[in-house]
Amino acid sequence: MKNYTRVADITNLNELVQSAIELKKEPYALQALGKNKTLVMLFFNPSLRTRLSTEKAALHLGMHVITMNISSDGWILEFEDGSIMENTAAEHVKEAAQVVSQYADVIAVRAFAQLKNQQDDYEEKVIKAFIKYASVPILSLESATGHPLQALADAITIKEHLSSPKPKVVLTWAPHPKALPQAVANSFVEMMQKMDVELVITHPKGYELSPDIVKESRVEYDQDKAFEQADFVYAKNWSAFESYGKVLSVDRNWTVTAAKMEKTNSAKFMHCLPVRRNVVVEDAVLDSDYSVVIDQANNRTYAAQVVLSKILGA
Ligand code: AN0
Ligand code: CP
Repeated sequence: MKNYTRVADITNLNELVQSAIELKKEPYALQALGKNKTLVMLFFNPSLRTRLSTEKAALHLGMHVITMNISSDGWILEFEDGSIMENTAAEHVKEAAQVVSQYADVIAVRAFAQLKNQQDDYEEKVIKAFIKYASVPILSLESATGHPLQALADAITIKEHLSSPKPKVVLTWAPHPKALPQAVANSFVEMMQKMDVELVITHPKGYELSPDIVKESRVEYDQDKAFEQADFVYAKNWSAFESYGKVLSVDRNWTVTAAKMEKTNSAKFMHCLPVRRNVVVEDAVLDSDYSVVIDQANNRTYAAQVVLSKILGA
């Protein structure tokens, strides 16, 4: 594996998930693989899980890790080609990516969507610039339009909690006071399309994800109907794609409640975290036995570890 910046970079998902489950049993099995190799992680945005789980994954593989909050501690970067840099940006990504490559064997980047201009975000300028100008592999820690490590952790979690050969997996939009990216939802949809599941996406009208992501997947505007017989319910807020970056609704009728979960086939509840309690999902659901959100967070380590191991040539 050269880079891992999109779900589409996975060639054999079953094998990858199986290897992650093996690594979970024996986390130090590939300890020699990363000896004398350095992972540099650059964060343009906050993180709890991604930062700690990816560092832990690298340590399991024997790597060194250098982490930088680049937006607060680094020079402001320019991404436009040919720009006259007389404003705030002090350094171009052309130099920055090449420079970081001198210190790193793998560069991991977190750069969220700006949510101002659909085309700018969906062109993936930041992650693509790192791929273009760095001389080492690039790992996405959530880019403008995708969160592929989260989606891989979600695939591992679903595999571990499978109760039927072809489960019904529901991705439900849920309310949130702030405009959030579509990245987690996009990568989850792409991941489910690679798996043997019955995927149903449910959201209020106006929250349609990109047609390039949804493709032939079923969209059901009635959340109650979507939940019927579900084996997994994955909640996530995202801002509108069409009216780009807008919060069109904060309708609490879409909050995931214990009463709604009763309509399912004893579904497991999933969320990538961080989650706003009693806005996205009720306490009663998050605190229940059927919530697997902590398993998902734990699996972030093994998702990152299996991907790093493939990048290192395992
Ligand atoms: C981010 C998002 O929705 O993309 C990160 C999720 C992993 N969430 C928030 O900013 C709350
Ligand atoms: N799920 C996830 O990516 O969490 P963080 O934003 O805390 O890294």
